[in-house]
Amino acid sequence: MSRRLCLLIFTLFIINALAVDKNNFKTCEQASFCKRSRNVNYEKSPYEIVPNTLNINANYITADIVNKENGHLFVLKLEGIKGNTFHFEIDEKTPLKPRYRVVDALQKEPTYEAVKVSSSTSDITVTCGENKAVISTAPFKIDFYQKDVLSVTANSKAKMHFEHLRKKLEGEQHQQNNENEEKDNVVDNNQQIQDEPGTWEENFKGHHDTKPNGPTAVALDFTFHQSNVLFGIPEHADSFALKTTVGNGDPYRLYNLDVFEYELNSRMALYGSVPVIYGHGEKGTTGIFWQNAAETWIDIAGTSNEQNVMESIVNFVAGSRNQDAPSAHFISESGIMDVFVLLGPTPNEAFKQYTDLIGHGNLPQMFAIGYHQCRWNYNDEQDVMSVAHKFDEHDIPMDTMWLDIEYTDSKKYFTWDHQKFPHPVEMIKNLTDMGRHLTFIIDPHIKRDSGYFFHNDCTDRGYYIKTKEGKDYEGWCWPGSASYPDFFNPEIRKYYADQYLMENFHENSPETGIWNDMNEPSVFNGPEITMLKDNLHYGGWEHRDVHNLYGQMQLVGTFDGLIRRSQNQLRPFILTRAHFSGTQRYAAVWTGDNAAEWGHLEAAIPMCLSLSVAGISFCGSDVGGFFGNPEAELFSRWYQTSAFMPFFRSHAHIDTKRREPWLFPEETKLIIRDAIRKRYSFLPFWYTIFYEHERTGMPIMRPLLAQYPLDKNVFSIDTHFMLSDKLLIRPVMQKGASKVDVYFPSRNGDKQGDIWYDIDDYRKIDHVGSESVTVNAYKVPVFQRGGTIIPRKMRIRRSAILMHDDPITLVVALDAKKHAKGTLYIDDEKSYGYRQGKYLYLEFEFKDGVLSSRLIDESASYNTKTWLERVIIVGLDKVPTEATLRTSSNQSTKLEIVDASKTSFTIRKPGVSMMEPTWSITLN
Ligand code: NBV
Repeated sequence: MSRRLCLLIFTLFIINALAVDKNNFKTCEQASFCKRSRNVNYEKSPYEIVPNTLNINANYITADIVNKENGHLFVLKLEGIKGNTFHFEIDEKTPLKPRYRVVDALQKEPTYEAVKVSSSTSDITVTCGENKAVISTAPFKIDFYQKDVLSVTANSKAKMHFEHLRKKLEGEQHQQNNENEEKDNVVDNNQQIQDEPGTWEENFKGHHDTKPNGPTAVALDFTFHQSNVLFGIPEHADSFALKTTVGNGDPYRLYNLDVFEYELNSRMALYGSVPVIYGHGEKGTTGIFWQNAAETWIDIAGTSNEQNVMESIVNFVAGSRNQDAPSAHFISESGIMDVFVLLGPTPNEAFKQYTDLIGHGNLPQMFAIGYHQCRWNYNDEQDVMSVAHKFDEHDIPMDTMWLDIEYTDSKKYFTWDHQKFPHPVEMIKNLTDMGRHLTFIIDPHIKRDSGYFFHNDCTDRGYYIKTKEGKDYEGWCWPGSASYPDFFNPEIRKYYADQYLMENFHENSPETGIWNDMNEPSVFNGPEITMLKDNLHYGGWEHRDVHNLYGQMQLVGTFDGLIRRSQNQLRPFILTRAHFSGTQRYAAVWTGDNAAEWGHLEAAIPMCLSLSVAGISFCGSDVGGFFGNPEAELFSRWYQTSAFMPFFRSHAHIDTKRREPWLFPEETKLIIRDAIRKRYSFLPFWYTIFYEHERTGMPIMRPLLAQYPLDKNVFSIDTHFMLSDKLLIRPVMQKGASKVDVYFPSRNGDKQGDIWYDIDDYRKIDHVGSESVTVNAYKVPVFQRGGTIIPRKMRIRRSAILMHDDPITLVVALDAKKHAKGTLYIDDEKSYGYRQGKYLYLEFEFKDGVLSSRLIDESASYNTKTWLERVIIVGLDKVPTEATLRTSSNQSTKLEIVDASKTSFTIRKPGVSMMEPTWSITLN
């Protein structure tokens, strides 16, 4: 049998086995550290602050903590951070060797703020701005107050558990130790775990973990006193509101894993891990960022499950809540306790506090916000070009063609299969000439082939991750036998980044996008399809310590390579599957290998909402579902949903039927075309909100509670979402639906809400509550909030970049006071010029019958050809008779009013340049 066939059979075996066998992944019981920590059940926490160890500094305090059970000492450091944030760390006072501290999650050193401290024997109060942290000394816990409201407590449930590093006791020594223990009558849980199975070695499905450091877990609980719901900790294919896990199955797991055909409504780990959680209630929002890159489980208590979410909220409000405040118990396998407490108090403030720490997502190039066409695989050059041409033939916009792993020479990345792609440079140029881009895949596994330069370099220079014995680790992945570069080493990252440079990878262009897949890392023959935990990285750290960060470190290299490839000119576009806190600084994320099922379409929203509030806004799902063949209706509904999500890409498994839109019945194609064209008509709005995301760190795609924090009814809604604070989207995600219930939220918790306008016909909705909206096959229920102005472009072209100079339409949707505001951001849509002030950022306001425009950043400028083509005013009671444009040079022009209906009218062709520093249109 040929090697190729062997590999194929092996791969199919793996895929099939994984598709059906959830037992390939550990439960909490099977992960000894999770089991030990989950079972911690103290009446009273054994941890206490050691008297007289308080040390007060300008921005922080330190104090020793003792575990009364064994006398082991720890150090607590608690500091104030500007903007309603506290940070605390607990580490061993004198560990046998240093414990791992996460790198590259925080974008920069936070800005610390002065603290004031007062103390007594029972507590230490650390005040920072208007907030305070009150440390109870014995037993140890910390209450965090936002102003005077108790928001969150650490260790209120006494689940704190810190497994100090220790030497393994062998034979006689062990015996001796046990005898001493009996004599001293000391019960030391940490000594007991010397004997527990799984402590010093662990087996799972034939894989052996040697655990040379023994037990190293850290665990702590947090109670969110003012909250009804908890959300965050992506990535899970589950509802946005987290479910209670205590006494109800496994905790949520964070461990970057390649899970084939993942299940819905599941707390199993997926490709990415972002350990940030938020609690929300009418009285405020609080977040906890647990900065730890090791395998982590989170046990949730006090939230509601599935159907009874609403019921319990109602009970809570009625005062009949019979449950404790929600709590989250974080359990990590190694590292230290490293915690940021985000005190909100509003959801958007808490989200911003988090992204201010870990960085805001970068403004992408415009093409990346357009529509992406992918499949595993486009077979050859002809296939790529013919699909690109067909999009034109069918008048469907598309910005990027994608190539999956089959373009390579035998899965050796940075090479081409020249049988199928003999002229890659010309192919890329042909696409560029059409106004399009190419994005292709580069996985992290490296084929162990002595004819492959990359492998030879890595072998010669010692660049691969090592086994515990110090040999190059060999796993099995697409290329067959493969090794994995240690991206934690800066020298290796530099080498890796260099491979993207044109001088090294000639058959490329500085314009291509890059897709980093399989970077959990996926290892077909490894434990849980990933790497051995006792493998070793740069600095001597075990893979166990850094696992959830591996993919992100690859992205750091890719990003650096792409930036340098264009001499710092072009903003890199990278898509990644694995992710961690901070990934948004490098790449967009998609939700991995979903399936062509209605449930998976629905899951895309909570999955991307969870990622969004965890800082990763540039998110989307495989349109149509990766596995399986979507029926026409599901396929077009998926397009309609994804057209309103930040990352918009169709993708399919190699075994699926071809599914370019024109291969479906004509009507389906037309619906898909309509959805994509609608996306393109909103590009100026998308681009502006991506820019504002970079500027403010607030999510692009938002849960309704971000905008309506007082409306209890929205706390667990994850079928609707908002784009910025302007559009409300409630996609159709049920087969055969002719109606969908749309919930129009309340601003203050009762009947007072916003006015909404249907974006298709400007129908006005001015009530709070559910409305059953009739839908046909083309309809996506999307509503513009009264009080907002949205910029659009109505001349749809083949690709986003070809619309760069096209004129703007402003849709002015008025609130009850006949007022509205909005913004528009313009630049060259690809370079970093904007960071040197080459852009325009405009604010529009409609007030007292006058629409005016001003520059928000007066010192910035950009030479645009864009001009104002029309203004649609929605929600004015009567159509004015006159509209007069006045420019900054005081020229005035009478404008024509057309297309007047009951709710809207259009001001035709004001013609004013978007470069004009100020202008106004007065209605009479
Ligand atoms: O590279 C092949 C696929 C890719 O198409 C998909 O999007 C990734 O999530 N890849 C996973 C590897 C194997 C999938 C069964």
